[in-house]
Amino acid sequence: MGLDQSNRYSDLSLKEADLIAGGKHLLTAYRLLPQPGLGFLATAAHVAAESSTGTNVEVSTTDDFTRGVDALVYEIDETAFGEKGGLIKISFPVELFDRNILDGKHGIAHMTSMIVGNNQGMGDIIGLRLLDFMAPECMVRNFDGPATNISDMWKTLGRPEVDGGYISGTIIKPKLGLRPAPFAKACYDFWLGGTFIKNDEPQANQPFCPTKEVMPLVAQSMDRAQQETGEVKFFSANITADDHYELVARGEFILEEFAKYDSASHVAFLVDGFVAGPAGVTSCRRSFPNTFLHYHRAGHGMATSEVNPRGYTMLVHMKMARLMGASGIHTGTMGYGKMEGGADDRVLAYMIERDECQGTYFYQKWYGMKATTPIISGGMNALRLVGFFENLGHANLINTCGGGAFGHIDSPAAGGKSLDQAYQCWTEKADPIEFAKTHKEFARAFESFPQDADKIYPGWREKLGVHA
Ligand code: CAP
Ligand code: MG
Repeated sequence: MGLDQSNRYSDLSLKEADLIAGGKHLLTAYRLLPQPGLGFLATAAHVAAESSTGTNVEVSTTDDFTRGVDALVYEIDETAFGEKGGLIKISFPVELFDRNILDGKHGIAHMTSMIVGNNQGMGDIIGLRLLDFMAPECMVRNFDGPATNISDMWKTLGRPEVDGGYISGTIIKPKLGLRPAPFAKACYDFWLGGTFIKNDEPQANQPFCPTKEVMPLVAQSMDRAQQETGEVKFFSANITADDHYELVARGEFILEEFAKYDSASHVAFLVDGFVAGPAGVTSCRRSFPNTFLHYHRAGHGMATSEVNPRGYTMLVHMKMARLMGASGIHTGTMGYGKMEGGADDRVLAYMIERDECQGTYFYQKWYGMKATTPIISGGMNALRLVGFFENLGHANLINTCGGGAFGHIDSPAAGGKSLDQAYQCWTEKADPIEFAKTHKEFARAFESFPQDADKIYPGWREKLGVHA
């Protein structure tokens, strides 16, 4: 390492309560594991230096003003995580954070480049993981935040705008390889039962299924399904692209196609926010403020997975997505689906939907910023949903079940209905086995997903009179 900068970049006499009350600092908590032989505080100070005004040596151009905006380590607990490292907390003066020349707003790209930027590659760390952060009021109020969310969908559905309840959905499967006509048919088949469909994230503008061919057919399918069921349907279209103009061109084309059936307000835009980054998300947020922005997070595991000694946590990812303005984001299935996670991940949903929430290290207030809607996805089906709702404590969310709909033995529509029935079962606090006796699609989910049924509802075959 070299220079010990802890004199300049740490002040352990600072009190977190005072920093919060002052409202002039963004606070961060990291798990730090220095390289063997390096001092914990000295490495922590180096992290603060590299993340703000400093580098590994003193530079002659530093002046008194510079020193006034140093990031400072204000708390350490060297043994907090055993062999995985210790806890450090660093405060960043708000002056350090970029503001747009156009409107003075803050941006997540710049913020990330500081708090989880160069510090992620420092030679003197083994691990440095951002566990949580707290943005002060002046910063929260200076981010875009969501323009729309599930309330707008509830309104379109004719439901109450508060506590409007569950929205059942699917992802068109197979993930890749459907041409336009079979793709649009799969949409129609699901919409006869369920409400919301999203493009699977790899579905884009491939030569075998061009956007300009498939989207007009999907709009047509939606129109037919709406007429036949008398219900409102939604489609979340992937408009992710490297280029802002390309993303906007896709979005505009899709809105025009659905507008032909008066269904432009039944469209959401899916952006792969982790790989496209804040520029991709904000391009959508600002170009289409009336359209639900569906933040899909493919790739996030490389930063957020618990096994990663670096990167940042899912909680950090969620908070950044709300600041950016995601209408909804995938929050995981909290141990009920196929992806990583556990029951305690409830906080991921609470953090984005409440006006204030206790995170792992910080109590975050959102000062009236619109909520971001939790989107629950990944290996889910009707059988798993009942326990999921119970664990979360509510069902004000969008849920997409690919396998759970297209894997239903009767039809995708039956799959869709089975999801709404799972919600009904939970709201009525009914016993799922008893409920299945009078709800066919839910009952047939047991036979569709027998391994899940065995695990969650042992003895279901005898009770439902189903024999293999
Ligand atoms: C789910 C899914 C979603 C994952 C993403 C998939 O399909 O379409 O992309 O949910 O994970 O491709 O796996 P299934 P997360 O319903 O068939 O599992 O929601 O955790 O970001
Ligand atoms: Mg997917």
